[in-house]
Amino acid sequence: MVSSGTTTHDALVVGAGFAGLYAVHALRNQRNLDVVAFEAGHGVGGTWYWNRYPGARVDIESVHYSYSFDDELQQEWHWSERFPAQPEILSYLEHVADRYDLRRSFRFGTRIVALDWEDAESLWTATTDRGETHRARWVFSGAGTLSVPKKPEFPGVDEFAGEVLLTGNWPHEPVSFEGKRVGIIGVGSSGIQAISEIAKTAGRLTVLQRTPNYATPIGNYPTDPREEAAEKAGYAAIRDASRNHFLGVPYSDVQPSALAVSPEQRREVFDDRWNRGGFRLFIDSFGDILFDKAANDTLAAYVRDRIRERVHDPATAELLAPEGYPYGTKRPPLETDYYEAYNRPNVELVDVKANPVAAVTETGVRLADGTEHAFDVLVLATGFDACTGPLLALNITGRDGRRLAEHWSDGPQTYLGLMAAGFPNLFMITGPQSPSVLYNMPLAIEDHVDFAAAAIDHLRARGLDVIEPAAEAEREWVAHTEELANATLLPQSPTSWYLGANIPGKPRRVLVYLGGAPAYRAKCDEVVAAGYEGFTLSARRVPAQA
Ligand code: NA7
Repeated sequence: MVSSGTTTHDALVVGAGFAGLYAVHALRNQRNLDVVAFEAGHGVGGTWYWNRYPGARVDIESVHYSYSFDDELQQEWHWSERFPAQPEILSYLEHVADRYDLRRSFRFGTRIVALDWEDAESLWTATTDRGETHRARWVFSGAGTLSVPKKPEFPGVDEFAGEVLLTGNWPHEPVSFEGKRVGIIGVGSSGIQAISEIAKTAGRLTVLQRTPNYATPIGNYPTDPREEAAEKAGYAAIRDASRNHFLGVPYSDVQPSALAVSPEQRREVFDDRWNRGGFRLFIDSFGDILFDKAANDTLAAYVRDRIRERVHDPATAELLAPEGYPYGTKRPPLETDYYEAYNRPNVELVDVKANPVAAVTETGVRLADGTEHAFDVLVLATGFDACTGPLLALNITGRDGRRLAEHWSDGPQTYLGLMAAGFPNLFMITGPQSPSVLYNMPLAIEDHVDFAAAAIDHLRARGLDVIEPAAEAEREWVAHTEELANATLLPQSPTSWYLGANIPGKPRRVLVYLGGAPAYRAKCDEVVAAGYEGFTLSARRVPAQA
């Protein structure tokens, strides 16, 4: 039911992170479309708006993790560090919002609570949590991939007398840990970054670890002016190389196989990538690390040895050394002095695998065996309902009243990770089964927005209004993404969010395309060259004359 106050726009954009900002630029500034955009937060930034926990930092070099669409922007912007911290990335996105005058299209502090397709007029109606409705021909979801924090699954969280803080929804006012007893649950990328910082000031920091992680050094350093000048001089080539790299970061020293070299040569390669930092061990050491268990074992053993070298107490080192699942099948965290935090007298590690967290109590946490840990602050770094969670939270109903939640009840079904059959004109920027979280996110976003915006140009040039994947194309894409994932070691991870395995009850399906960014882009180009193969393009229904 459309209320009388409903306004109709060409396009509606969800989110003011990297994706939503670029979508508004591409649609409004570059195409002169009438665009309305919504953001639940009170400012731009998306991930970098919400994740303000101490230590929050990007783990891809910002020369790569930044927009490429405007050469003047990338020439003028200066990053102070190789891997900048959250406040600097937020400043960058605020600068982008101002530079391209994007804020005026956004309603901030406004969440979309429902999106309904109206077949009669081929329009989407969005309902906001303020009770407003807006209609639009096109919807671009920039709702993100890691933006819906996993719900705390511990009974008693509400009874805790101290403060509960979520890394993914961190308070805006400064938090002091000085002299406090702090407990933290979770040792993924967020937990590892937060632990390294909180350990410096907390009176006592207790880390409740379930699955140890293969964290390796990020290798951060202040920007070197000569390196920066050289990169800016060759930026076009860098971007080109990124877009032609499997994971969208132009590292180029990968060797064919960890098993084809001697142990000494292997160690040399691992040492070099370890010392240079970034995701080099993951994607630029040996090409078979993610595909061959024996090759993977060599790197897993190497990382365990390095952890043991850094942690003084042997029992703590053993607890921190991951066993039982291959390296890289959970996204490897990057760190600075993370393992050294455990050498501080104020930091203790508690194994909650064998003895899980049973409940949060008024004073802290109780474990299954009855042990109590008392805290003033409890930090939950327990992850996200990745990839599908943000889209399902929009409460989407497509053609014939079919709900997206129903369509995806057995896991996501998309074509190209961008659209779903029965949900016309809805572009899911970095959606499930696209390279998204295994590509360099700003480039993944630009590629998706550009593809979608060009599809709109194509339709408009032909007097058409509706684009939708064919069910058969969707089925084939889902099967293809599964096949690619099964050729890797990824399905061997017990709890990875790549598979939805971190959320109890979530269908266990690969949420990401594993064929690499170049193969994905080649497929998208083929689809376009063949006249949007796999999609149905049509005109909107013409309402009957009264
Ligand atoms: P992650 O990587 O999903 O990590 C979540 C952590 O929380 C992980 O160590 C989990 O252990 C732990 N966790 C979750 N639930 C529990 C319970 N019930 N008990 C104990 N421990 C628990 O999330 P992050 O926010 O760190 O990182 C997400 C992505 O953001 C990251 O990969 C980057 O792309 C940026 P588990 O492994 O499930 O045993």
